[in-house]
Formats: sequence, structure tokens, C-alpha cells
Amino acid sequence: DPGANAFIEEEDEDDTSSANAIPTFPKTPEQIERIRFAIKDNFLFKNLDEEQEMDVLTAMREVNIPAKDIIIQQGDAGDYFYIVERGELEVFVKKDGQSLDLAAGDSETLGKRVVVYHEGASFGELALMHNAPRAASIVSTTPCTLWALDRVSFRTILLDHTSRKRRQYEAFLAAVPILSSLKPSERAKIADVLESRTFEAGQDVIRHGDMGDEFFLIESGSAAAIKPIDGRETVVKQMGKGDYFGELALLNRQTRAATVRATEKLRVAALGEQAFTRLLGPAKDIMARTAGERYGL
Ligand code: 1OR
Repeated sequence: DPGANAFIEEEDEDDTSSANAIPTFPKTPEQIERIRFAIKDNFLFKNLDEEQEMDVLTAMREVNIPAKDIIIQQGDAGDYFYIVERGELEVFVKKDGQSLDLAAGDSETLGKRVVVYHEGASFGELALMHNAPRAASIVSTTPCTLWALDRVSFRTILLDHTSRKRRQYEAFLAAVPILSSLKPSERAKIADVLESRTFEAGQDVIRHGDMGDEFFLIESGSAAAIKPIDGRETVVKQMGKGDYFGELALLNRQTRAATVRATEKLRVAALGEQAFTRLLGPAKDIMARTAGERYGL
């Protein structure tokens, strides 16, 4: 009985079971619309049912901060996840022995500036997801309006969905050859951010010459890599379950070197560029090293 199983799985979460710990901050319909807009493209909020989405919306509190406020300090324990409604913030990462370029905006105390966040961005999920210290510092450059979701609500409402996704991808990722050098915990982080997409035979996943910001693993089905050779579309590679594509544009910051087209019903797991850079580690190095041989470059 799958229903009974699902029930047991719901129960095995650690600190995520007390639903009545979720706070409620009443909001106007207009505020709700603004939050909806801010989260609509965010992977953490994908596939929530209506009730879960309403729980998230009511649990968020509005936080107004002035410019030059340190909202997250690297190394601290995680308390809130944030969505940017208005304003601009900078992300700094401090590592031992790093070289700083103060003229380029790095900070002597906070480290290297790695990203700038604008309206619709979100941050502070890592410490809450992985029970880890804050991995970066975040500072407002202008006055900001943020929506903050507390740790318990974040884990209760969003991670339950995430842990399901982990289980769903665990076996698949373990069997993907290019990921075999990663630890299970590293594959789990990848599972958290993968997005499944399906294509019918004949549909293109990526097109030659386009800009690329995603990497793909084939979950099922098959696809062909196609290049224009002497003005004719030519199949240069066939791919099936466990194969990957889309890495070249990300590794080399080039446009797509080939079109990849489904040759039968195809299911792929897509990984965004930031996650690709942050999570693929040694697998990325292997891809870079073997690209020449793999594509006859
Ligand atoms: P957190 O809970 O650790 C800091 O709190 C947040 O900064 C973190 O979640 C992310 O949401 C956000 N490395 C780590 N954290 C980052 C990074 C980052 N960028 C944004 N955050 N980068 C790696 C730098 C070596 C930058 C990747 C582009």
C-alpha cells in the first residue's frame, strides 16, 4: 500500500514534524502577490501543493533593513531563509589565504565579493538545508525589503519536499558514471537542485549556437547530438541513460557546440550553472580534462 509507505516517510523527518510551530504573519492580497512573484522561479518552491504554498506565504515575515547592513555573517548558525523583494545585496566569501581585489569591491573583513543579488533573488538556504554554518556573508548595498522564513518553517514545509526529491534521485545519481567520484553526501546536494524535464521524440533540449546556462543528465530515453556539417544537420553522438551533455558551454563559457534532440521520449535532469559550478567539483574537472577526447576536439 503506497499510501501507508508515504505516511511512514513523512514521519521520519527529524525536527520537521511539528506543524503548529509554523508562525503566521497576516498579509494583504497585494503582499501575497509580491511574494508569489518573487518565488515563482525558485527551485525550492517548485511542486508545492496549494496548502504548502499558503503555509510558506503566511510564515514569511517582512524585514526592512537599511543600506550597509550585514544580514548574514559567514560562519554563523543559520536562522532564516530570505527572499529579496526590493533592494540590492552583495555576497562575500572569505577563505584562508585568498587574494583580495579591494578596487573590485572585495572587503577586507568579509572577503571576496562573489555575487550581487537583486529583486527576486533568494539566499540563506544552505545552512538551513545542510545544518551547516553560513557559507557566505551577505550585506545590503541599498535599503532592502526582504521576506524571511524561519528555520523550522523552512525545514517543515520545503525540506520535506526536498528529502523526497533526494530519495527519488539517489539511486539514479549513484549509477551515473561521471558522478562516481563524488561522495553520497555530494550527490544528495545535487539531487536537491535537479529539475526533471521531459521531451517528445524530435524535440530539442538545447540548440547549437544558443547561450547555455544548464547542464543535463539523461534519466531515461535517448538523444542525439547534432552539428551542422557542410550546412547539413549531422548526428555526431548518440546518448542514453546516465549520459550527460551541456557541460561544454558552461566549462568554456561558449555558445552551445551542438543541438541535442530527443530521439525517443526523453527525460533529463537539469542542473543550473551556479549549482554546476558549486556542486560538481571533481566530476567537473574530469569533464574538462576528457572533453578533448570525448568530442575529438
Ligand atoms: P547560507 O545559508 O550558507 C549564506 O548563507 C548564503 O549565501 C548561502 O546560504 C547561499 O544562499 C548564498 N558559496 C556559498 N554560498 C553562497 C554562494 C557561494 N553564493 C551565494 N551564496 N559561492 C561560492 C563561492 C566560492 C558563489 C557561487 C556563485
